[in-house]
Amino acid sequence: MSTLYIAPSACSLASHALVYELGLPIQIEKVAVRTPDSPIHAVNPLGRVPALVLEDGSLLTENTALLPYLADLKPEAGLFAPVGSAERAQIQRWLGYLATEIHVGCFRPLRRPERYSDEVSTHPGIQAKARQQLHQALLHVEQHLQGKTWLVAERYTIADLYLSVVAGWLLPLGEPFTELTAINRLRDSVRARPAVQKALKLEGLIP
Ligand SMILES: N[C@@H](CCC(=O)N[C@@H](CS)C(=O)NCC(=O)O)C(=O)O
Repeated sequence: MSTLYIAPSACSLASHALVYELGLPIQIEKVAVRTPDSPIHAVNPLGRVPALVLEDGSLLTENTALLPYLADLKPEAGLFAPVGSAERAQIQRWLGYLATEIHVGCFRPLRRPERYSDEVSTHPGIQAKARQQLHQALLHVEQHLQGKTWLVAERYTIADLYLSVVAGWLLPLGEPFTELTAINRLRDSVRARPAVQKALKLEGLIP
């Protein structure tokens, strides 16, 4: 059986919930990150989640690879789209945007300024700029969602699931992020889904 390594409230929540959405026979292993003695270091040399160890022992990482891979195991669920379709490319477009422009581009400097400068006095400046850029990057998503319920093709896909996880990190940030009403609405409707509730519970994020 394959094993998916996750950490509570990390981006791995998207793959974790997807396993339940699709009813896949994948074992879930909860680990700590940013902890030197965490078992994740023996699994993924980068020490990051999500990390999927396949039955043959090979390792698959990166949200942009994992979410499509898992969704393709059950195409009939309709959470992704057929190979060669424009819909598939649009879903991949949003996965890429969320992973690069928003997650690593903005949340990483916001939460880990020490990775950008050893000089502690520069950290508040790095974080303030990252917060500003995060808002700018999310406005692009917010504008795209005007008049729409979902990111692509008016149906729930892995792009929405990933956006809901990233949007979950906005909750403690307050203004002006609370004004991103389309993103916040999408997050809440995805989080209400039974599969996502199950993942949130297992990660200890809801009672
Ligand atoms: N590019 C990776 C980023 C994964 C990532 O940064 N995961 C975070 C949790 S959200 C993590 O494991 N951080 C621990 C660390 O960087 O040491 C992906 O998209 O999967």
